[in-house]
Amino acid sequence: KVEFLWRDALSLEGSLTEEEIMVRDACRDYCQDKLLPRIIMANRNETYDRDVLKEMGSLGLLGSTLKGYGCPGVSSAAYGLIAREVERVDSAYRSTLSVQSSLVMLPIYEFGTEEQKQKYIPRLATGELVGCFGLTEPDAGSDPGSLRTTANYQKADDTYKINGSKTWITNSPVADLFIVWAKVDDGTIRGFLLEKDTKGLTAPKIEGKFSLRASPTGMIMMEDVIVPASSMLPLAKGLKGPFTCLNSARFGIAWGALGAAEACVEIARDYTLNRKMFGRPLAATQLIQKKLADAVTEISLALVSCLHVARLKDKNQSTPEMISLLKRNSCGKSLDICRVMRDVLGGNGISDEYHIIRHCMNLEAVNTYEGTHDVHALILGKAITGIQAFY
Ligand code: TGC
Ligand code: FAD
Repeated sequence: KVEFLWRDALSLEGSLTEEEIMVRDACRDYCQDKLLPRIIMANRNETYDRDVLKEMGSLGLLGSTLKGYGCPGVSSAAYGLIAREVERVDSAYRSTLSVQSSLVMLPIYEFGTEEQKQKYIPRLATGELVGCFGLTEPDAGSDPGSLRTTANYQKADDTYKINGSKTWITNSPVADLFIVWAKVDDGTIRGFLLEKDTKGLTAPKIEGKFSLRASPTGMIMMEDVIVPASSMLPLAKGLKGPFTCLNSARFGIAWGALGAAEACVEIARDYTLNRKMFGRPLAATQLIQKKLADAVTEISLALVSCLHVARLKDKNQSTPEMISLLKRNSCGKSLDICRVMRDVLGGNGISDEYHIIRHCMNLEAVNTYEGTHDVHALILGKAITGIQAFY
């Protein structure tokens, strides 16, 4: 007899391969045993633990879909499952994972020279090097095409001189390697690899951040930074370069945000089964049951959609619009679910001991970065109507 399992309401398990289940379970054990015990204090005190990236590296979680250069080459679904397990603990740790994997290792893998790949990917895979990805600028957020950072070619010594600033950059204050997107002399957007301690390069931390507190976010300031021309990623030309990386990161976020929502539902379910009001468990009331039913429905439908697109992605049959749809849906719905679950815990819901308020705060940023909820609506609106409504 087939049994209904509320934690896997649409039986995703049956559609996963043995390898995917193995990767997922190893990642879940690590996250629950090693990350969960650290997160309350890391979030409260805004501390960044460099060991987390190294631990992820030792488990093969970084750049996991890449083949070679020390990476295992797992499926897109496995990558999604990893993001889901990590974000079940905290979105900041998933940010750490997805920036390193999708926004730093992937562009080097896709657009770099063999020398760049050999030099950086293996050390990024172990977590020895921390990477960051600088696209957003103070005056270019949703519209990265208007970025102002320049990279001027200096023929005399075959170098580029880079000037400009980036903001809201995950990991920039702790990064060893910076991928910076800049306009070269003809106005084309190109990617550059900048190493920490290069003259003219600084990365101040942004203070007062009340979301993703276990992940440092900062600026990248570049004042006459001189890099050899060989620091350019030769195969990335125009916005297609950074957007290719975003497609991969957004896909991971679509899975990850659902992990955060699942954690909140699990906590709220346990809480309402144990908490008695008016002489009976809260879980015995119709309103609470409806809230849990709505949440489990949305999470289950979203997970099936993520798995479907993962399979398409591995057959090269996915499109950026599909990924926009997933990113927007997962982030918006997960944020709504976490807010409802927070309410279900009453006053305790705002205590970090119960985790949910932290997920709510995190998902505010997750719903904004990698393209805001509304920007993804506009991407879909353009695909539906054929009319772009950005400007
Ligand atoms: P548009 O004219 O539509 O396109 C310009 C060129 O780019 C190509 N393209 C894509 N290529 C691959 N994948 C995609 N998803 C692509 N989207 C566009 C397009 O084909 C075109 O190529 P070509 O050869 O014809 O020139 O571009 P637009 O300037 O009108 O931009 C529109 C818009 C709004 C879709 C885009 O700018 C956008 O997505 N904005 C959101 C910005 C964003 O997502 N920023 C993310 C920054 S990184 C980050 O947040 C990391 S957080 C990480 C963490 O901590 O986890
Ligand atoms: P804006 O573009 O100014 O948007 C403000 C509001 O206006 C939003 O609600 C938006 O939906 C709306 N809006 C914008 N355009 C339109 C329009 N045409 N029509 C209707 N509404 C519109 N970037 C990186 O490059 N690398 C990183 O590692 C990185 N990490 C981040 C980490 C955190 C914690 C955060 C918060 C951001 C990070 N970002 C990063 C930046 C992120 O991608 C941007 O914040 C995001 O793309 C939105 O840009 P913005 O903040 O400038 O908002």
